[in-house]
Amino acid sequence: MTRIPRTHPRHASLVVRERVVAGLEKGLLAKEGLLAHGRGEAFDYLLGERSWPEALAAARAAAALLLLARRPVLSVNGNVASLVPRDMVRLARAIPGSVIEVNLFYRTEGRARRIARELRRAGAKSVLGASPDARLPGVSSLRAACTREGMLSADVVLVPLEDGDRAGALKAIGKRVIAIDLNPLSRTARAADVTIVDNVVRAVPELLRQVGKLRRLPRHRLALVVRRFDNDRNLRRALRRIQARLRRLSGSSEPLTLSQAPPTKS
Ligand code: PTJ
Repeated sequence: MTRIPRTHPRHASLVVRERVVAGLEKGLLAKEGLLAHGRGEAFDYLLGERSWPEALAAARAAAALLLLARRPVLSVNGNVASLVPRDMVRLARAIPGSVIEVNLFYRTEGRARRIARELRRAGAKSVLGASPDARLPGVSSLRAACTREGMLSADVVLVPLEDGDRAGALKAIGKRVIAIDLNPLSRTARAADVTIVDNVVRAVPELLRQVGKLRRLPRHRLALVVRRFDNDRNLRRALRRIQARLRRLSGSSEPLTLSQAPPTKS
């Protein structure tokens, strides 16, 4: 792993990138996961690399939905296992009745087993998905491989950063879907009931915080939090956030170019 100097102006982003690379080296990440991460970085850049109120509102609604669920399933892929394995395990512990299931688009049995092992090392008591015994109807990719006890029995499924073939299929068989996706225009973001437009490295810890805050609320209050949330409106807000940032940056009287240190005399 490359050591990133603390003084580097892009330190935080480069450290996250190193975690993705480490995931590849450990055999957790698909090679394509590097490309997916790059697309996410680009959207994060446009969003100013921070969690805006829209993301926090979505995290609150997602926490309420997970706490109301009878059988919540937290889906984990290679990128999630590389970036936030411990936080996913903490989240599973904080949500009563929840289970973690490995679900992969570029599925290989070896990678599914390694991801399950990584999550157990991070403290998960049980991880489903390494030995699938069912297929998700309506999904033609390898991602259809799932478990009866987990994904098929779920009423609410958390799908952090993935391609768009599954969220719609889950909804078609009556599941509620929570997505975490930096691209507010992705198919997953648009198909989900609740979409957190934020980086998974910020969104999962925020989700944990919200679960901690809401866990003692009575069910009718949790249901109200969910009812009041409108995903379409929230996605439009995220898009307007990008638009406003770009408008501000492109129209500002401040110079866009970075000031340069004067050349040193030799
Ligand atoms: O491990 P596997 O085999 O299941 O494969 C996982 C990936 C992510 C490679 C696979 O699902 C895939 O190809 O996904 P896509 O189509 O590249 O979509 C990934 C989405 O996640 C894109 O909309 C990205 O903008 C978004 N994204 C990438 N990195 C992050 C992210 N969203 C939140 N946080 C990130 N760090």
